[in-house]
Amino acid sequence: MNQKIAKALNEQVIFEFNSAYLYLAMSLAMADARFKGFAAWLRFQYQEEMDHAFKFVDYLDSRNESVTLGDIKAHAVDFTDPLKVAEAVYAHEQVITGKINDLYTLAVEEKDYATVNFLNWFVTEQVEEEANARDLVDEFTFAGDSRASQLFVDARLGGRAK
Ligand code: OFO
Repeated sequence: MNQKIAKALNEQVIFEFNSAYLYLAMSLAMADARFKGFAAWLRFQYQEEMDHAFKFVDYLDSRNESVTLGDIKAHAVDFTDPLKVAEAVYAHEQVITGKINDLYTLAVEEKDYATVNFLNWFVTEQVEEEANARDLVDEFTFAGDSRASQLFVDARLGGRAK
């Protein structure tokens, strides 16, 4: 495999694990703030990012490349406003989309069509991920400062993991 691509995919493994850890920190912050549904939604998101990381790990393995792990950063999430967390999720998903697009560009430039094909799944996934995150922002924006409305949204989000 082209080593430029192998290195970039390996960096994405670490990035996906870091994304998982970020969502776990958000989940714990929302659990502390008593938004149980949003905490469960974020834990589900944590699991999805772990799944993404392993997709890259398994792909590299299938291309006979080994994976080098890197450091996972602990994220301080000290806000308790669910709208702020929702906005942070949306912003982070946009960063992830940018990373996937950069990988895609590299794979096309290097004519690694197997990797292009592999990345197609992530291109589609990011459309859904951004749409879900945008819904979160909308719902907590509509809820405003009303605790009752926030808890209504929270209850809906709690259904995601079921
Ligand atoms: Fe790995 O991008 Fe969100 O789900």
